[in-house]
Amino acid sequence: MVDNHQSKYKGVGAHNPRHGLGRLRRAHAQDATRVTGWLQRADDETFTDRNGTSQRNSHAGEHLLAKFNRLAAISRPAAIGDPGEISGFLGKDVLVRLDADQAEMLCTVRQVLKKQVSGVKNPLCVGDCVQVDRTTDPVITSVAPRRNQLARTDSHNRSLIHIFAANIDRLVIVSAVRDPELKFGLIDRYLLIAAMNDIPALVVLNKADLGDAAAALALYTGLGIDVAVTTAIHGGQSIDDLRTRLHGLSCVFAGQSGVGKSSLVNALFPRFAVRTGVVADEGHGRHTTTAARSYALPEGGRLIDTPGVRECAISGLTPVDVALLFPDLAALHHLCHFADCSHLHEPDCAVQTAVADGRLAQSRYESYRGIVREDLIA
Ligand SMILES: Nc1nc2c(ncn2[C@@H]2O[C@H](COP(=O)(O)OP(=O)(O)OP(=O)(O)O)[C@@H](O)[C@H]2O)c(=O)[nH]1
Ligand SMILES: [Mg+2]
Ligand SMILES: [Zn+2]
Repeated sequence: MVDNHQSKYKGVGAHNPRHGLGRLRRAHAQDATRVTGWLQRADDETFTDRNGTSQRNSHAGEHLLAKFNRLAAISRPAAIGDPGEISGFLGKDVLVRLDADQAEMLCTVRQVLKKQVSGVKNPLCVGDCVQVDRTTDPVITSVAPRRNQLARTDSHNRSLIHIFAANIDRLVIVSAVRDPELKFGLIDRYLLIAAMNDIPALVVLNKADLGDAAAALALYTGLGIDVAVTTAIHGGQSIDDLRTRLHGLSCVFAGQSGVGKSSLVNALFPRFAVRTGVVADEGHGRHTTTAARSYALPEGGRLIDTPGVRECAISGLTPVDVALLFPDLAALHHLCHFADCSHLHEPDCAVQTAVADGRLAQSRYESYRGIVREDLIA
């Protein structure tokens, strides 16, 4: 029997079953023929358990995206105005780029749209498709259902989710080879967020003029992840290649402060003239970009520049989910003795054995362990 008891992990179940995580959970449930403690809920949908029986997961938590989209659909019929897309925020006002002429205008938001989904810090985000009523001062009257969204736990209030972009094609995870020091843990957290939302990621190793990107390049290309090595301030072939790879896509640039996200936007499309900053002496970087901002590309895609983050907390997953979303751990997970092995302390753990004999990168295991211990069990 599949055990559908309430999870001991924070916020578990808050994911779209049609997206990456739901699919992995179902595959894992079907595959689990070994010792079984508990299995993850497969969210609010019908799925087939490992005995081939159709199961309805009735008590599963509502997925935030599904909930948002239902509310958005309800707000739609009454909507009047011109269609556009949220391109930025200025205090309480929202910047909208109108579809018709690409002109940007500052709008207020109709009250009913401000409190939509509990547990979410920001009801609207960059990339949302909206309608603007311009009969008086511009006001956003409705928001369209989202194709997808990217969210992390809010750094100020861990019970809230901060949605940092919607309707996107690529998560571009920017790191610097040096200055600030490359943080594998942050890259891996963003890769996890991309995977759980089924959004392809691209890892950019910037500031290649300051150090050697070879080790990180080998690690991530070895995992089948797209990697680009760039020097934003010099432009050249690496930037031309990146522009080609991002052609026509809606891309979010995320990463630590000072790694060169805004510099990359400028290198790719100098006409946007985004403000860039100086990295502080101690290598931490100061926040130069303070709010997400979307720039429309002539061929139809978008570059969304976001403020740097120091950390990127995860919620809504079990340790097994995390292992299944790390491709290198997922390949080992089914070899562990326990089907719900957390890979932290269990005997006969294929993951811990692989770390010990060098088949699994130490940095990847540390990222996994950090997420499970600091975010999911804390
Ligand atoms: N040496 C070198 N410096 C770079 C490169 N790319 C960016 N920089 C410098 O790094 C500093 C920070 O760049 P930004 O583009 O402002 O960094 P950011 O990631 O947008 O930072 P936040 O907006 O704070 O999140 C600036 O002084 C840039 O000139 C690079 O490829 N090589
Ligand atoms: Mg910036
Ligand atoms: Zn294990």
